[in-house]
Amino acid sequence: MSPAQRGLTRGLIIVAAILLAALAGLTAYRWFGPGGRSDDNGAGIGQVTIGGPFALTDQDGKTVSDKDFAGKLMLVYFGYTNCPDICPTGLQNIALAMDELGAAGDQVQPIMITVDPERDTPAVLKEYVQAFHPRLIGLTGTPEQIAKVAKEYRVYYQKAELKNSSLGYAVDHSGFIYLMDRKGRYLAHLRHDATPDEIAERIRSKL
Ligand SMILES: [Cu+2]
Repeated sequence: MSPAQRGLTRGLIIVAAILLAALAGLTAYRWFGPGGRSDDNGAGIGQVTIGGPFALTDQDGKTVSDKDFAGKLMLVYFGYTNCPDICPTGLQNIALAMDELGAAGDQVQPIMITVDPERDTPAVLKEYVQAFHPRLIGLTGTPEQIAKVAKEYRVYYQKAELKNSSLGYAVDHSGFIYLMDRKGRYLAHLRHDATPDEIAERIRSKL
């Protein structure tokens, strides 16, 4: 090879390397960049709507719908009474946030919707929600009704068999706390482990 040929070969290798790097970068962006496939949550992204109408049964056996809470902010949490840790933490923090809000809390309706409708009857829910806060409402329904409202709120839940436990099964579920406006439209969401201060502050900013 002449020095000129060698130079040309080296140049081609460099160009090929740059093109490969650019292609890798583009692929990585498509997979992991904004709107990429790694983001399957959907909460708070552009056109995705969260929430919607529902008609369920409260802890007193009464049918209630989203319309009953019109004019109030709704703080919606999906969980179940046999949950070992996530739900008690989330609901406890919601209860403390409600206390922290004081009189302003009257404009907010905290709601727990069960993802275990087979075991969480109105009576079971009543005992459970009352232990957290007098204003907390517990909602249940048929498995179909629950599936519908969970889908509207983009909530994931799935029964998981428990071996060697008298409980029989647990329910894996996503644990966001949804803040909805006075017409039932999505405003914001918090993680289940958000502190009472964080929850109260977020609510205050939307009152
Ligand atoms: Cu839970």
